[in-house]
Amino acid sequence: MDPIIIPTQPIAGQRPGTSGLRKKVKVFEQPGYLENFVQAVFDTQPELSGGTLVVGGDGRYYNKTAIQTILRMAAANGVAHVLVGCDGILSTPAASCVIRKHRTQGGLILSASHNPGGPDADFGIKFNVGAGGPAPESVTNAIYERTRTIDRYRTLDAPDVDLQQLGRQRLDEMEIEVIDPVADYAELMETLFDFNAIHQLFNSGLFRMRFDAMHAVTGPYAVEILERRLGAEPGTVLNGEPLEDFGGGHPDPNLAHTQVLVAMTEGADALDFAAASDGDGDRNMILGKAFFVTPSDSLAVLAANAHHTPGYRNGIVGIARSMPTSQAADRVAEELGIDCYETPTGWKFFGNLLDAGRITLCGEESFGTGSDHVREKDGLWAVLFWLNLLAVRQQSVAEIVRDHWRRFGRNYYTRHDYEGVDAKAAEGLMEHLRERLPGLVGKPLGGLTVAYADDFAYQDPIDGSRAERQGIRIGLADGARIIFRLSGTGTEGATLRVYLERFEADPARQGHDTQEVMAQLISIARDIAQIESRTGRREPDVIT
Ligand code: VG1
Ligand code: CO
Repeated sequence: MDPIIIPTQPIAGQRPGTSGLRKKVKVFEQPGYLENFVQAVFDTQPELSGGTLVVGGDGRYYNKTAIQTILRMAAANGVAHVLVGCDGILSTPAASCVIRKHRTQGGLILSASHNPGGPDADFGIKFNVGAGGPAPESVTNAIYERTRTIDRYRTLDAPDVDLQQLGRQRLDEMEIEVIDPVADYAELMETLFDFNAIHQLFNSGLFRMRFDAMHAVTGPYAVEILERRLGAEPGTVLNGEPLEDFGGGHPDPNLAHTQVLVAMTEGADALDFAAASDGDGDRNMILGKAFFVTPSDSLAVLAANAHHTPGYRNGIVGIARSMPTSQAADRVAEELGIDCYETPTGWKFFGNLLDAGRITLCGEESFGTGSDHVREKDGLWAVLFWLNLLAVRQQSVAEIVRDHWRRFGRNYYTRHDYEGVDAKAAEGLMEHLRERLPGLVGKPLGGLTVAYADDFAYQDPIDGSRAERQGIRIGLADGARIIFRLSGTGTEGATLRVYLERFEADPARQGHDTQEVMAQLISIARDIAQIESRTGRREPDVIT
């Protein structure tokens, strides 16, 4: 079959953000929109021709349509072999696992992660490299530049591929293998965690948990791993069926979007443990009995306890966290005598450190935790890690975290998001802050002295590449921090994120309410950024 060459022209705005290209479904449905981006990937990644590509997504609306388009284009661009998840399903961490395990040349992941799905909601696509991680900026920049000059794409005039039938089939010269999306991933988890110990915990009669898959991609993974392999009682997985619109919900695992689950951890009949994941399965939220573990604390606790699990028994070599993530992990690294790296927001910045063997664990405050087992953050992995700790330490979630605070101190932490803000107003707010930075150092701010104030820049220690303007940081003399960033994953207006952190070494003062402890920092942040006068918002939309 001869490929057909379709003339096209550049479409503005195809620069990938924090995690791939994310737009409204309606934008993706424009003729040539998806095709231009996919062709730009093939044009800039020549190793895909004659190579193997992994394709799959989080099951949201437009997933299957996009996969059929990609398969035809892959065949027309000379890809030799494709591994595609059955029904088009692959969680983001599972895609990373498959790319690595089968030594492929990369993958295309279809997801808008925690953004809502459906015909009027969001879609996304990103390219992951052969190491399994999100393409670094050098690659995403090349793809973007190609979208600005593209004038044709290659495809085939061929019928849809049957994505429901496991096994091999051909599309013209290309071999397509429809794989079980869960198998490789579940097998990897069994090598990392003590499944016997967790099995015993579930069957002790003393432990009850629920996992909320939020009608997103982790349902089949969680049912197979938690209920089938680990023997958790049937019904442990809530909302386990992936739906194209996530049941109308917002598949973002935080306190604001998991109220039913949170309520199950409170009151007389409270669960011992609860967790949730997001649209594409890379985020995690961890709850104990009436106890919320901040993602920053979770990273620190996992790092301090990694030796309790088979996969990390020999210890960890280093930790990395995104800049806005609290410094709780730094304290653990210091005690363990290992390096701790501070990177810009977005998992792609961990890739080089993981590949070079500089770090074992990494995490972000945005409910992302992961390790060198794959090159993406991994929701269920974090849940299994916690279950392994609970089984070994025979303590509650709250006891483990409070012990941790007593030993290392507590980094009180909160993030305030102002969503759907006018984009110009948000840019203006950041610009104004940037102008004020040089004058702030040494000055008092709400009774505290500013120790440093800058716009975060990162030089990758492995390849020397630089990323600039990654968030404004104001550090206060007592170690507290206020950080401002604009989101790079939204599809409507701008989202201003304000990250606040304050350290408390005294165990007697570690049990307070976070928002109360942060009140002074919150008001400093609002004043200095002129949030209300510039955005018209008095209060944040989401507090995590
Ligand atoms: C957000 C988070 C960031 C995360 C990214 C992708 O980005 O802050 O930490 O890596 O989402 O997560 P931003 O630019 O909106 O702040 V996911 O679960 O979309 O893959
Ligand atoms: Co996600």
